[in-house]
Amino acid sequence: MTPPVALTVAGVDSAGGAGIHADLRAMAAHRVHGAAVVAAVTAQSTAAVLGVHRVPADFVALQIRAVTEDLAVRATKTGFLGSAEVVAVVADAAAHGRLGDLVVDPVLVSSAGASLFGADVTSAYLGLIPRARVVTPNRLEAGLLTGATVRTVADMEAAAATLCDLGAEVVVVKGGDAEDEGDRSVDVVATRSAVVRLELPAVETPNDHGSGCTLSAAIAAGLARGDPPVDAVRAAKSFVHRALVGARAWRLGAGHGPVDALGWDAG
Ligand code: PXL
Repeated sequence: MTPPVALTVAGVDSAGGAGIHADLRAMAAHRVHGAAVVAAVTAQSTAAVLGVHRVPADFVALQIRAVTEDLAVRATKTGFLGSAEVVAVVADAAAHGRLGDLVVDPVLVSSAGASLFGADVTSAYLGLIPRARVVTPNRLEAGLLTGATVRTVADMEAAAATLCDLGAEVVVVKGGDAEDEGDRSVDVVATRSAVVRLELPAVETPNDHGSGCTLSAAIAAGLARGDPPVDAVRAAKSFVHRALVGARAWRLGAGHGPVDALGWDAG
């Protein structure tokens, strides 16, 4: 049987943990063919980012054209886009109906919590979010996009509802480090009709690099297979949990290793 196609528009992590490598593993695990448009190349180890080389926006547009004129792209996820111009290129392709169901992972802060871009990129994302079926900011990105301080799970709920009002169908604010999560990993999922908490036990592990990429790629894979968005989100959270557990004892590099998206060591 011909597999469904999903597309990732994201960055390359040279160490293979996050970005496009993580996305393609998550899509493959869902039996979805992954196409990949490269928006940036990073020189990166498991411990540090040494440099970022951005792909010019018109070449990102050319890659999107090449893929979408040929393959039946059912869903697309965006990751590290790198500039306001590239965010606008993706919004234009979405507006022309070329990307299928869109999942926007608005990569705006580094894992250390630092802002990666200026305000122009944040405001460009506000133009992309209304095109998305699912948006997956982490706690700090939700704060940047809404202009609010997001520290607690209740703050996450308020930010998720605000982002829904901006036009996204489903908003997932990823927790993991909110003040009051305790030993749980709490994600907040907002639709226009409800805001719910998805809770699983937190996984103690150094190997969590690319877990956010894996989540949004798994959601896109679910959408490509025809799952309703909230079902795709719930399944993706469990998928990431299993991938975190599977890689707990891995020792890949001196820093944060990848998750076990292919289920090599998941029980
Ligand atoms: O997890 C965010 C992210 C996305 N894309 C690329 C990355 C990272 C984090 O390191 O390297 C390419």
